Amino acid sequence: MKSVFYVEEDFVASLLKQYFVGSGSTVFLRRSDNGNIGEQIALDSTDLFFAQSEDPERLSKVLETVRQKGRHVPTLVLTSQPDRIPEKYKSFAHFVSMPELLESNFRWHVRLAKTMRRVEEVKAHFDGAESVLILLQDDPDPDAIASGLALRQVLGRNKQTAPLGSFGRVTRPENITMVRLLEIEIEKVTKHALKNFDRIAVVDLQPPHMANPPEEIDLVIDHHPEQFNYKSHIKDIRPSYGATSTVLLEYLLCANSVIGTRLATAMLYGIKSDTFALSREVNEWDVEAFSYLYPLANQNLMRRIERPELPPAALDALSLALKNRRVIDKVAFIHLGRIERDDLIPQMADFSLSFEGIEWAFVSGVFESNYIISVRNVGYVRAAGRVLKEAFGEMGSAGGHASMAKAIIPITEFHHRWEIEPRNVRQIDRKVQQRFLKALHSAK
Ligand SMILES: [Mn+2]
Repeated sequence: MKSVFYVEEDFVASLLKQYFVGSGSTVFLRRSDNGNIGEQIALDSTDLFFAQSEDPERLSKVLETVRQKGRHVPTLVLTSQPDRIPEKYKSFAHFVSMPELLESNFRWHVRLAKTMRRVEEVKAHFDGAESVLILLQDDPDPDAIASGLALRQVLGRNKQTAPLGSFGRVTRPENITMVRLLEIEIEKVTKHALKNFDRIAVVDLQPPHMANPPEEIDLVIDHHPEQFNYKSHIKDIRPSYGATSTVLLEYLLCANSVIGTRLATAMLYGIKSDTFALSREVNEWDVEAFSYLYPLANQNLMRRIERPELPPAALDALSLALKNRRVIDKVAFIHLGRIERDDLIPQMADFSLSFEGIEWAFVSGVFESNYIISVRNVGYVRAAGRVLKEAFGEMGSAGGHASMAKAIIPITEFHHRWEIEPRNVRQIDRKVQQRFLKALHSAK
């Protein structure tokens, strides 16, 4: 890492010298040698150029040199006079004042200076395009949806000139609620329709993970491990990030974009759901983004997205299922029948574990073409994942942790194996329950 500093004040210079000790090579330039700036930053290996001055004219001259000689060099400017600097320099350099710098994390501003250059490149590439497609996964998730909204705003577009699109549709209940409450439209696109767009951006995934990737792609922003077997005009792949929304928050700040409640709520939910509320695979920027967005988001909406309301029909089905529960050997068996939302099954399993004298909760239901089982236990018994795998591993996917596990069995399996018709649910239930009990007691 090479950093070049143009610093006019001794105090700032000595602070920076102490701060940057041990982080690669540093070159400090004084006012007297500002002629060398071009030479120093023209090298590709410059990772950061830092300029400090209270003189707008001298600072503008320095920035003009950067504009000409250091095309991709991230540039951080410390000054209290940003208003007196021409706008053209603000499209690539990140400005910060002394109070802002002291109050915040210096590394965050260096981070933003780096992202600034990406944003400059992205904006230039998308400028002048009539229509832009922002492509999400085949089953868009909250992080992708929020990132798409944010990118649209970074590009200064609306839903007519930059629609969000997917080859599939949103299917998870919380995600459907998010899209409905935040009034977000996602167009279903076909491969054929791609030619109607001048530019295509892909967010929160990389093209090899799509069933039908477009041939020409202009931009990919993602946080999954980098794939190399595809082409895109611009790539911004950051595998150390917990969410793509975090990357897009940097973009928004660099674009000087106002973040409204709706966007903040979507992005906060995107980060929350991708990182399990910051509990796994996050870096310091996810935490920074989370705390930045938190006060801007609508917490009421957030709660309604996270805990979708149950429609009356679901309540009736739940109460009937509870009434028909069976308890055998400290296992509570509950069958929910055919359901519209697969999240009811794990929720019911959590709830059933609180019944008196129960050590295991076994909740099943039919969702689309699968028979789904969710199991919980009190923790000091056999591992739930292992028992489910033993019982149903060969019929579908089954597994999980010590105290919670899940199995998904295609309904057609019951006919293949046991010759039970899919509509004969009662018979299926009995057989499934027996099989579970057998596996539970087999290796005690
Ligand atoms: Mn994501």
